[in-house]
Amino acid sequence: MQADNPDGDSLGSALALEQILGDLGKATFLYCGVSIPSYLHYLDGWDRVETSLPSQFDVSIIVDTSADSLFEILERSGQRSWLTTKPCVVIDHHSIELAIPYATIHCNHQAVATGEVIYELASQLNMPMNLVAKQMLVSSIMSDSLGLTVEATTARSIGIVAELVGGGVSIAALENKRRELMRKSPALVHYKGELLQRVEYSADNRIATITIPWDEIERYSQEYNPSVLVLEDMRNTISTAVAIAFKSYPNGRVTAKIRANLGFAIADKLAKHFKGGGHPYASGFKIEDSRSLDSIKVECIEVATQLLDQLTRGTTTHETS
Ligand SMILES: [Mn+2]
Repeated sequence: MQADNPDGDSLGSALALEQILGDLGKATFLYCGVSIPSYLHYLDGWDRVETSLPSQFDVSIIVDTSADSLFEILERSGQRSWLTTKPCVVIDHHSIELAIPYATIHCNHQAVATGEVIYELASQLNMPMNLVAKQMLVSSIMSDSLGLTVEATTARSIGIVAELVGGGVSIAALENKRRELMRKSPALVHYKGELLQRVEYSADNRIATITIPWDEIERYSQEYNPSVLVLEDMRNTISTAVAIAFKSYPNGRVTAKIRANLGFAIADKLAKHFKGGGHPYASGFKIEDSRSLDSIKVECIEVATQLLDQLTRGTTTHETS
């Protein structure tokens, strides 16, 4: 089971477990409330992920989240209660402060990706890992660690990838497949140019923001997530510490995706201010109380500026906050 925000780690983890459990003779079923975005279609088997639960199952395994709130679609369809009556295993690498109330077991282990946790579990339990399972685990680790470059990457993360490569996985082949899929249509390349023109900078260029209205989400999301299209470029601006992409949906819903640069670990705190969550360098929140996008944006920039100021004061004058 993947939450309503699938990514390379959650999908790779689900597909690896499908192989591992399948080889153990278990009948598996893959669930994700939203359809798998096309940028993840390089992972063979993405099309086996269904958007609703089967009426009968013995146990559920949730991967890559410990936040029950991320199963909103399941809640809406009334199927979430099905999980609560059966054993539920959570395999995750996020904050252990969060917990799924109906989970039987939380395997929440500090790691760069859920794929890493699954590898450790499968190894310790002597579960078979076939080549496809190994490829999926490498994909999941490479995805969340951005190619083993994010701060949460440990020697063990690299060790696991090394063991998997030793077991026959070709990173070059996986990467080539992913890149083939990353090619964009001419229309999307032009749209990216439009978005880049609209990037706004605040607080001495330390904060870069972009706003994506519903009509653009509707037009382009199927091919590519508009925020992801420009967040990296925003983050790569000289002096920029934090990049924030706001999306506005019909019926007043606003979401924000936050990415911080190394040394500016404020993303989790900023999201928390708006009751969201995530990591110090990558987080997000959503607001559905019909507040205007403009007022949310102003408040977000204000809070981000304060957090960045606190960070600078803390490191230059050794003040205790
Ligand atoms: Mn993950």
